[in-house]
Amino acid sequence: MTRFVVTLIAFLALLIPASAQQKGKGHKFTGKVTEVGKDAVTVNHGDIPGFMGPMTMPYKVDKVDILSKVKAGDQIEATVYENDYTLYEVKVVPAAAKAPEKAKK
Ligand SMILES: [Cu+2]
Repeated sequence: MTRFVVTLIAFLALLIPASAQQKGKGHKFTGKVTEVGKDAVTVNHGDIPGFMGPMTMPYKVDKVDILSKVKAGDQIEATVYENDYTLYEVKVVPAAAKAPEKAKK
């Protein structure tokens, strides 16, 4: 029984880092689009604690069709992973929706 548990733990220890290493740790990403390219979007993003400070830089996107929906000046939300400078699940955030979010805090 103990041997089974040890084997199981060793097996899980192998599995978890393997999946985590691919994309790295995920972070919530918010920023303002400054430029939309063919396969990337340039964003003036806010601080991403533990990953990057605020800056303007280009990012690839998980689904290219979002590039036809965003435009310069849009506020967006997405998820970014440390080993992969790609924005996942990009959402345009209406500027008006920002206010109630702040009021909650
Ligand atoms: Cu950056």
